[in-house]
Amino acid sequence: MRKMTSGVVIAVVLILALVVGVNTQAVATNFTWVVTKLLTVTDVATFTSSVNVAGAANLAGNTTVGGTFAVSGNTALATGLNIVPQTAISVTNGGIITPTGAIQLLTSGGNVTATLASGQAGQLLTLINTANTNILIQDTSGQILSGDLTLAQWDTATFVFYGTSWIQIDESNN
Ligand SMILES: [Ca+2]
Repeated sequence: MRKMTSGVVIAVVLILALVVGVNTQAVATNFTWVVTKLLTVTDVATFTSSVNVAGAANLAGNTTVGGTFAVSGNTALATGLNIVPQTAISVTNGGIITPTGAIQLLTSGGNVTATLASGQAGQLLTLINTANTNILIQDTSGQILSGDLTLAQWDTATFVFYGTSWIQIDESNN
């Protein structure tokens, strides 16, 4: 009888240990600080604040960054670099173009002259006029160009921001 009771007790203990183990895997545990030499995450990792990587970051799956992705070293791309063209800004005569991305589409209701809003150091910008109109960007304060620049439909111009000016890199009459 004693042997049988011991067997039942051991079985109950094992079942409880199994249940506790399963629950431990399913419940998130909050730590203030985790220091480890190696960390492998086999499912989605979500960071709700900044991530500082001093060494290499090897990311095999997709990586989405909602804020600024700042790289102080080189950036090596094994395949293409795709930059999303930004929704066309409707440019008005005398208006200010405030780019929302590196490739900025433009449109206008007629021929217009506009200026570029100030940028950030090293910012690259390509403008593309999608409308059958002329958008004139003048060679003037804050815009150091090869000359006054008229963008007709599908014409492009590329700039880099340095100091207090957009400096023209290139243009194409398409
Ligand atoms: Ca053209």
